[in-house]
Amino acid sequence: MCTTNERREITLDVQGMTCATCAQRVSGALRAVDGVLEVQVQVREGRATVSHSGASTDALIHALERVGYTAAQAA
Ligand SMILES: [Cu+2]
Repeated sequence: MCTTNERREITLDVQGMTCATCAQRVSGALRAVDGVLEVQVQVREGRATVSHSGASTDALIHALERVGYTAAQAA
């Protein structure tokens, strides 16, 4: 069996973040997704960078929708 814990990154464009509370909400929602290791949120850029070991982009986007933010994978 392969036991590498591969670490990958997904960058999301997040709409509607305006303050530190938004950043915390976004960060908390993303951290709760299975496989997520680390989250960095930049409110001004409207961006969240997620380090993960197998989380799906859809799961991340849906987690943000549930707390009221629209997100898409950054180009
Ligand atoms: Cu806010």
